[in-house]
Amino acid sequence: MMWFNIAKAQSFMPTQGTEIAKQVDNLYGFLLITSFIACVLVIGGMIYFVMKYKRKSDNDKTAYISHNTALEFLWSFIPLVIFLAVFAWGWYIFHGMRSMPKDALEINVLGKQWAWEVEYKNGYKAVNEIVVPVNTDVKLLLTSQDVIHSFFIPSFRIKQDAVPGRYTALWFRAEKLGEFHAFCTEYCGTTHSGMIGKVRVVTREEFDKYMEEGQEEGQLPLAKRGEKLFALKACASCHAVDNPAAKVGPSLFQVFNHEVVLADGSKVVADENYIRESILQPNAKVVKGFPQGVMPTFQGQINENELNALIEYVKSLK
Ligand SMILES: [Cu+2]
Repeated sequence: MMWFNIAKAQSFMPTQGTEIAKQVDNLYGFLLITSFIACVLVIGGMIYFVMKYKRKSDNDKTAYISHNTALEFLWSFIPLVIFLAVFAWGWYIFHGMRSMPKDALEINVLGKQWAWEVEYKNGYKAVNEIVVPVNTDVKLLLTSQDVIHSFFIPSFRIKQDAVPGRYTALWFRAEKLGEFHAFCTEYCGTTHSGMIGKVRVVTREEFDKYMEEGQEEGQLPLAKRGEKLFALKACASCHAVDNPAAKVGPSLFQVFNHEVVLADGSKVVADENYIRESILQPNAKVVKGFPQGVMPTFQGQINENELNALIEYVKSLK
């Protein structure tokens, strides 16, 4: 245990459920202790000097001192080193927090007034409860159907806004079994304070069992539902899905997470946000070589769940 791990020693912080939680607490503990030392030095020094240099008689004159180069250099340079170290340390932790691991277990989380709707790849849906296996990278794909919400798991020390019209992501690797609170930390209306969920970390076996028991009659995996919608909305009349051959519109085969070249020559990665935009605002970023203004918008015709299913289907085309 590092000397500055005051948070753990005092246990006034929530349980450390992930490696990142420990890293965050270490940095926080360091900040707390260095701030305390700086505070003692400044206030203590002030009190000491007030007493030592108190005017003792009317003739007591203050010595004339203009500056002290060595002292001024030190009180600038030492804090500079500390601040730069804190910056580098914070950047390192933040980078780890924001770099999404490959092959993580993906779960869709939809924020709405006033609950979290959770949907797994196999199509199983739950409300306000996310069940995840222990020691596994989990990626939450967040969005909102109304206003901005924010998903916060204090024990994992991670937080991410859920923004309407856009996907944001969050990842964690839970190291402890048990139940952890998940809050909405963006004021989102009347029952904002009641928007409380939980993350239940279980063993791999329990997780598989949970997924199996969650299976309902006729429940389709997300990608399968997307495939059905794809046929229903007649997307297939313009988009090929099984080979790179192009129809009226670009082929969707293996397009996910690959770079596409747009009409103006710029490039974008076809991630969840790009596919979402291409469904709702088809003319925003048209692929090079394809006509502008041909695809109709699906804005207002499909809801968030259907969008998730369609995107999942496009992801599965490989
Ligand atoms: Cu909320």
